[in-house]
Formats: sequence, structure tokens, C-alpha cells
Amino acid sequence: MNTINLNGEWKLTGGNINCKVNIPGDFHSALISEKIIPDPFYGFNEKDVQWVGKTDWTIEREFDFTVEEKSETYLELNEADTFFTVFINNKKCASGNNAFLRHRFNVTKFLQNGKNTISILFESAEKKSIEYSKKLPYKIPYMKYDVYSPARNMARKCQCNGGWDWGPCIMVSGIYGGISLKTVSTGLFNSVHVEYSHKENDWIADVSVSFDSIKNTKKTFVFSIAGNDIETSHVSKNISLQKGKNTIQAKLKVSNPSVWMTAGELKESGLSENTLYDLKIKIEDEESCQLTQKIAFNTLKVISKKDKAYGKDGRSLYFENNGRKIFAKGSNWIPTDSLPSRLTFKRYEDLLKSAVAANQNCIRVWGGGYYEKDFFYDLCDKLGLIVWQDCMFACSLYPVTEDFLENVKSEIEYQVGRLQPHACIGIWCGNNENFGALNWFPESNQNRDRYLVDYDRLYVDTIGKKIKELDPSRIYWPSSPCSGPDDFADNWHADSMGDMHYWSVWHERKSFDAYLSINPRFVSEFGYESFPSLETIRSFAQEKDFNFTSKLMEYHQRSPSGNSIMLENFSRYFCFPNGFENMIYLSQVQQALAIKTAVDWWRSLKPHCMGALVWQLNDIWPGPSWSSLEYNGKWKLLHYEERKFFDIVYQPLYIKDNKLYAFFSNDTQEKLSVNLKISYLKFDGSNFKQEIILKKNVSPDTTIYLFEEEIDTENKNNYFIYAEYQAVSEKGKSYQGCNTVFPGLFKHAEIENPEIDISFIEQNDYFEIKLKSQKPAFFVSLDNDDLPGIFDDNMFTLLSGQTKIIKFVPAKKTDLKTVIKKVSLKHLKSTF
Ligand code: BMA
Repeated sequence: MNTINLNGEWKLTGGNINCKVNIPGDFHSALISEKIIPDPFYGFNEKDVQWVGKTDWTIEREFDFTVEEKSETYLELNEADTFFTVFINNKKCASGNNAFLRHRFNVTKFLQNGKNTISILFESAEKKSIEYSKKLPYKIPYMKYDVYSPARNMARKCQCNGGWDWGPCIMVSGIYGGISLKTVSTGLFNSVHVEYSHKENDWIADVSVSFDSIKNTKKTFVFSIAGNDIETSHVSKNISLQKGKNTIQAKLKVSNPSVWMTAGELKESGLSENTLYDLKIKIEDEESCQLTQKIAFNTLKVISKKDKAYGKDGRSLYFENNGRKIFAKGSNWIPTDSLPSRLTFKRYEDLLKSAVAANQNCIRVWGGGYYEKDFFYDLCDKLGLIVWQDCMFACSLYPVTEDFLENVKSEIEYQVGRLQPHACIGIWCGNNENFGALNWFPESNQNRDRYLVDYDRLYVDTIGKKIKELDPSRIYWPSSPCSGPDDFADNWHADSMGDMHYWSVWHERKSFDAYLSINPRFVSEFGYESFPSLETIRSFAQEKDFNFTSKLMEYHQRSPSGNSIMLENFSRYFCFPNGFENMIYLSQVQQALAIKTAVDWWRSLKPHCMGALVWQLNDIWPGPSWSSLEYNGKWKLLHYEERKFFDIVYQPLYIKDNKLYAFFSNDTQEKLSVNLKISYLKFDGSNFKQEIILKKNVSPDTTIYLFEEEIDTENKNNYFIYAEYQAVSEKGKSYQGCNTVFPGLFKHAEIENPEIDISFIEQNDYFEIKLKSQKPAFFVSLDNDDLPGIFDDNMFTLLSGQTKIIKFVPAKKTDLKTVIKKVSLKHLKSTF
């Protein structure tokens, strides 16, 4: 096989624009680098670049080609977004209308020896979608946000390009996965499918590969699995290929491979990565014609059974890895940038490593973005992150015309074929919130049956059937949230079955204790907003805009009345902070507390509740949102708090109905002997009452109830509760942690000024920040302004007289003077 790589510089024309574009890449990025349009993230610029998405664009270039006898040449495009037509030597030779496909077109007859030209017209997806929607027999409604692209649900492209409640409307187009010409004398590999079985540690990989042959011929296919710690396994197969699609199978035996572990299991084993193996399939006498795939050995599955829960009909939902029940702790992943040219391996690696560093073991690839890049799944395989994979349909109804369904079938065929071999894929899910969406629109409320039939045709008859056919080894979950393949409750409020999206605390503006009013099985979405740090705000705003309700701050806030919801809760829980910086800090404290309140409760419900996925992990642009990681990857206080409440050993504490409840979670595979101390302290640091000392043994993978006690409501503003533990496992591993709860409201607590001394010490490649407090200090937080790096703890309680040393590891080498200048300290009392 000969490949001509057509990536690189192309000419871009559209309207009266004529400039250069780098492929792979998007056209907005080209216009930005050519200074034809401004950075759409800055100020109100988003409004000024909407014309780009409404314009048709053409890219073109030349290339040399040598015609080869008895061969066929295929033009391959990956992630061509969306409606495109290809011309080679000015002859139309191919077209496409799905950004989620790998397109392969036989263009042999259009090529000539020597110089050739290729041009590709990309019609505005917005224009095409509006045209398409007008041809439909009835309206197909979709969720619209502040700045949106009409009829976005008609196009098979990233749905949130059309604007969302955390991101801008930037209707990108281009080729994001690369373009090449492949000349073959036998054919092309399509995809590989692998299923595993094992006895003890002798594994069998059942491999079947799909191969497109250009002729009838006999070939030998060589299968192999290799890796550092195994003996390479080989199987050769002599095959009579038919012209067209062929499936070739082989069983490969592998002894004692390292078995795939989730991130928590890796941490427990002192490992940072899974061992991946190289599966290779090639044609014996055609070295260049091969397919390689990273694989790992595991049996990861979903258990979902009907049961009785809290006296209600229930349905469990949890992951089981190699026979072990896993409490899913993680986040929802959205596209990492509005501009595909900026989607780099480094950014993905940083975000996913940050997720693991916060003790997450599960990532949901949300249905309004992309089927992610191969390296995303390679990273999840390596890092032990279970992937909940949505199909790319979100917050909308969709057409079910024949051509649309055919288009979707090819999309699912390609994407499931591409992703199936990844060990990290835990569950296939039909869509995001589209069953619930049937209740959101006047059209579907007036004529539910019509849209319900459409729903069934798309997610059950088309997508569901296809996925079950292509990957029977994994469960297909029709929608998120839903109460099960055969139940249709409102899983924004019904808690006993399947997965929930719990949004009552944010969208319904309820207080944090509403989280304790539900007993969910698996919460796949819940979230609370905060503002990003000042360094991120400076990237899109000027000092004059530094106010929660400035026109620009409200413009970058895409959740309806998001800023006022945050302010409303400030007044519900806190003394009102003075100044913009304190409001940013407090918004992050508030966000972290909201999510912690939920997780402390839901972890105490294990094994009834077996999952908590926070909305959202990352940001697509700089602005207020539900993320725990800012647009530039910086950790918000929520992410630091996640590292504590998602840890494999943790002590959930909560107050419910004026009672303190204490639990202990051991998500390790070893028994722990635990020493616990619960202190009741006044805000001057003295004891409010006698502490409680407990010694407990906690079995593996178990959460136990410790005790409950009435809180002293009379004095609830005069003391706080500080719990700390040391735990040792059977094999001598030690764990420690602490947790603080206030019996009363923070705003009424008699908090004193703690007078914290801070000093900095330079070490080899990190810095120590020494803190000593005279009085108890709360939500003590360090911020590294424009100095990327991570603290080994943040947002913590400092007891009076306690000295705490925080390690700051800068992303790049820096000096003490810079650290002292750029690292600042805040705590609750300092905000008012
Ligand atoms: C859910 C998600 C997203 C949305 C989020 C916050 O609906 O599925 O669509 O951004 O809530 O509103």
C-alpha cells in the first residue's frame, strides 16, 4: 500500500477571502491566524464571527501522483465537517454529509500521472441544516441557547458547535482528522473487534478483522499480540478473499498478561498506568498493509438488575471490572475547545491526568460533542478511566427520514468498529437527555406519539439494534438519564432505577441539602457553577468588566441567570464577600461544597448508589461554568476537593435533619484498621465538647456506618466538627484524611480572624508553602496566578496552632521570588 499524505498547507477561499489553511484543521483557526477574524473567545467577539459559519468555504491544493497497474486508489478523509464535495482535476468525485465518519472514496479513475489538483467545497452546515429542516413534514425541535445556530439537529456534526449553556456558538468546518490517498493492490483494513475470555490467567483474545478487498484472491493474514511481559502470540490464516467486505477471525492465546485495572485499582497497586499490548494483523507478503491496535485484557461490564430499593421498584446500575464492583467516581467530558485545530494530545493528556489525580475512575463522553480522538481512548486505556460513551445526540429531537437513519447507521458502524477494541469502554449510551426532551417542546407535548415513535425508531430500532449487533459484549443503555431499557420514568427526579441527572440544586435553585433527599443508583450528571480564576478572566475581559453582573461577565455566562443563582446561594450560606476576587474565590468554595455535600451522601449509600459523575470536567472556552478544570486546565477548588471526596479511602460526613452522620468508605481490596477522632471545636480553637475516638476494622470494598448524633442546635453557630482518621491496610499501606462540617450556616458562625503566617521554601523542583494559623481557618486556599502548577492540597481547614506545609509543583521551572509574587492565600474570614 502506498500512501500520499495530503495534510499540510492548502488554499482557503470563501466569500471574498483568499488565504492559507493548515489541514488537519478548522477554517476559523485559519482566519484567526491570518488576522482576518479576532479571537472569538475575547470580549463579545463571538458575535462578530458568526458569518464564518454561514459561509461556504473551498480548500484546494496540488499533488503529484503515479498511476499503478492492478491497483485502486482511495481518498480517505477523517472528521470532514460536514457537508463537502470533492473535485479532482475539476471533476466531482465524492461528497459527504457526516463529520463523525471516516470517508473512503475510490478515486482511481479521476487521477492522472504527474500533477493533479484537488479541491473540496464545504457548504455552510447552518445553511444546509435550515434547508433540510424546511423539507421535513413536521418540525423537529431542539434546545437553543443564548447564541445558537438554527436547526443544528439536522447535521451530523458536533452539536455544541451550535452554542450551549457553557459555550459559544462557533459553527466550525474543516478536516480535523487528516486526508490522504491510499493506493492498494489487495485492499484496506476497516476495523478490528476483540472479545476476551480467560481461565485463571490464561486468556483468549477472540479477534475478528474486517477487510475490504478490491478483488478475489488468496492471502495469508498474520495475527499477533505482543508486549513486554508476555510471550508473543501468533496465528496465521490462509484466506480466500472475496471482492468487497471480508471478515477474518482468529483466536490468540496469551498467558499471564497484566490485567486491565481502573484508576483506583492502579493507585492501590502503586502503579500509574496499565500495560497495553500490541495487536497486529497484516498480510504476509504486503508489509505495509496492516492494522495495529493497542489492547488490554479485562472483563469490564455493567450490571443492571431489577430489585427493590427503599420499598420502591428499583434497578441497579454499576460497573464490574474483572468481577469486582466499582463505584464510579468521575466527570462528564465536553469538547476541549470550540476550535478543533486546538485539540492537541497534550491538552487531552493533561486533562485526563488531572482527572486521575483527583481520584476519578470514570469519564462520560457526553452526547453533544465528538466521538473522541483515538488518543483519548488510548489515554483512558492507559490511565484506567472507564468510559461511558454516549452517541452524539443531545438535548433535542432528531429527524428519522430514511437518509438520516442510513447516515446514522454508517456513523454507528464506523464509531463502534473504531472504539470496540478499547478496554476502557464500559457502556454504550444512545443519547444525552433525548428521552426527557420529549417533554421539553410544545410540538412533542402536543403530539407525543409522533415523536415517541421517532424516538423509538432512532434509538431502539436503528442505533440500539446496530450496537447490539456490532458489540454484544457490552450493554446498550438507550439514553442518559433513563431508568432502564424498558422503563420510561423522569430520571431527573425518580431515583430508584438506572442513572439520574440531578439538577434540582442548580437549575431548580434548591439548597444543597436537596442532594440528601434522593437515594440514587447512579448519578451520571449533577453540577454547580463557579467562576474561573482571575488569570482566566483576564484572557477574555478587561479590568472594567471585573464584576459578576457586568455586561461582558453576563455575556460569557451561558446558563440562564447563572450568575444570580451563585449570588443567591452566597446569601443563603455565606457572609457576602467584598470585591470581585473574593467573589470568584467564594464561588469556587461554594461549588466545591455543593458537590461534596452530594458525594458524601451518595458514597454513604454504597452499594445502593454506585456512581457519581460530576457535570463537567473541562471547559470549551474561558467563562463561568460547572467545570472543575478551567479552559487552560487550571484546577478549580472543586477539583482539589474531588481529590479528597473521590479518594479510595474516605470518611463521608453529613448533617441531615439536625443530626450528624459519620461513615467510612474503604474502596480498596484490603481490610483496613482505622483510628478515627471526631473533635468539636469552638472558633477560638478550644474544645466545645469531648471528642469521640473510634477504632474500626473496615472490610474491603465496603462503606460502613459509624454513628449518628443530634447536633447542638442551640449552639450550632459556636462550634464546628473536625474529623480525622489514620488507616492501615493488612499489607501495611497507610491512609489518612480529614473532613470538616459546620452544624450551622457559615454566615452565622462566629468565625474569628485566624492570622495565618505564610512562608515559602525552595526545594529541588518544587516549593514548600508553610502555613501556621493562630485560630481555626476555613477553606484555606492557595491560588497560583499565571504560574501553572499544582498544590498537593487546597481548600482545607487549619486548626489553631497547626502548621501545615503545602507542596507546590510548578509546571515549568521557576524561582522563589516568582512563587512568592504569584501565589496568594485566601480563607473564608478573609472574604468579608
Ligand atoms: C445537562 C447536560 C448538558 C447541560 C448541562 C447543564 O443537560 O446534558 O446538556 O449543559 O445539563 O445545564
